[in-house]
Amino acid sequence: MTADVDSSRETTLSLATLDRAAARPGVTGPTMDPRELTVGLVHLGLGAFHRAHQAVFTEDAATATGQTRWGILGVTGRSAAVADQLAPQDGLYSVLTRSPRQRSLRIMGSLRAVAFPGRDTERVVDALAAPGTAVVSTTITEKGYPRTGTGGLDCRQAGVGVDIDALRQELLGQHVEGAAATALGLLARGLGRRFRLDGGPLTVVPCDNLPSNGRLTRTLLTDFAEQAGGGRFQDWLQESVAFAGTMVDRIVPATAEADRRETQKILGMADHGLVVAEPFGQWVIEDNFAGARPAWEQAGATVTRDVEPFEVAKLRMLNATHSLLAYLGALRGFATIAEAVSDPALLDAARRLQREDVIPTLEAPEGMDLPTYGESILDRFANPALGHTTVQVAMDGSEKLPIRVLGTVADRLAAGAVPEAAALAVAAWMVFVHRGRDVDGRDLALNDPLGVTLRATAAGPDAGLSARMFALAGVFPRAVAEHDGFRDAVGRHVQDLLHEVR
Ligand code: CS2
Repeated sequence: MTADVDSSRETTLSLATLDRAAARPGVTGPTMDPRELTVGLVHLGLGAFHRAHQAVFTEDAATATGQTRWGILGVTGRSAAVADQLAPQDGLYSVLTRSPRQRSLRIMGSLRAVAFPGRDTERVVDALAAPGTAVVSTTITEKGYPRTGTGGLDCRQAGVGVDIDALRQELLGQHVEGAAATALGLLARGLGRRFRLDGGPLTVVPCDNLPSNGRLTRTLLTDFAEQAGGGRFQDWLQESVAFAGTMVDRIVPATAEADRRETQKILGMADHGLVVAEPFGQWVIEDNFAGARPAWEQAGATVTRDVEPFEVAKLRMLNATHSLLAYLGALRGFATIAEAVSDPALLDAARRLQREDVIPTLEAPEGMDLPTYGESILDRFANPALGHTTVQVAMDGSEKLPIRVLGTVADRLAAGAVPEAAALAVAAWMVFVHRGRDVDGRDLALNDPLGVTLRATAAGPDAGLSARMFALAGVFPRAVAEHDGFRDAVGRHVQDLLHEVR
């Protein structure tokens, strides 16, 4: 891509070029005129996943009802990159949906404004407090919820103390200097201002792969309020802010340069905010709202009283299998999940994890046949058009494994069974951390908030690797780490894998 392509408004997607892009063959959307939308939803965590998932459901819901009040203000995380890509495009971007049988490109109009907290904290806090904002959703990843082992706010985590102080000042009506340090701290500050300025009821909709994400987020914000000496603010939080837990599902790989080039040909111009996704998309939302919300059920979402069975089934069936394939696949030199799942031995391990270990721990959500669900997940993983990389899914393993795999392990051990395929998943993670390279000697990046500790713990002789890793108290609950049968199973798999990737 040349510099003049980058800099020219004429050759990049934006409101000024939208009509031309939308008229191209093979391009659909936006389904509503973006100029008519006002912001009613603030989203924290403007990554690819939000743009390919909640933003699509929200635009579809608004289109189905003709409501214009559900434009989105998207707030980035620590990096300004996405805001810098999307602001010059007036928030417009496209979703490239891919499978072997299908390729489609849809321009999205629901994202009406973007902000980077590093420079726009005040603007975001104002939007969180504005009466027109009725919903705040989040995709801030597992590590964005600073929680202790028992699920309360972890005040020792970086930035939490600073954000509690900022909330205290906000509640006193004092000017707060500087950006919020954490995403939930930013939300807490916004809620503080909303309380002070009487902005009205609000619903928080967490969209991360965490069990009971609604309840967890409510606990963390209540703890924020209590630590800041909340008083009446705490009462208001109880009465006026609702938390709707959700299960979210759509495979959204990182956008590759080749995707951007392909899209440029279709659009006839560049789209620096492009996201790529599979055709499948699912959203199950707890019916617990304090005020207005988009009619997401008219866009194919399920709004239900009991979201938990869906969340647990998805985490244990899909995400656990994903992680298993990511670590085993990466070690064997497979760049993508699709390559990994087409290896017969890995496919077999994934099936065993689902059928032998996970399904016995689950209560099937209404209308779901678990073995069929499992197979449909493996079919989706096999989509070769996505290019979803094993190292992308492998990141943040110390956060993901406890949520995806260790709950299954604990339940099976409590039932008197040793879950062998789950032990293999844990072993593959340990060897992935220890080896740091695949069978062909290529480096495997370790991207994990505990990365330094993990590498230091894993370092040393092959013998004893699993014992050293089991001592990581922040990762392994005691009931799991101290179970002899499970330790033996993991130890055996670790030795086999070390031998395989030698
Ligand atoms: C994946 C998920 O990166 C990962 O860890 O397991 O992002 C997965 O693709 C989504 O949860 C699918 O809904």
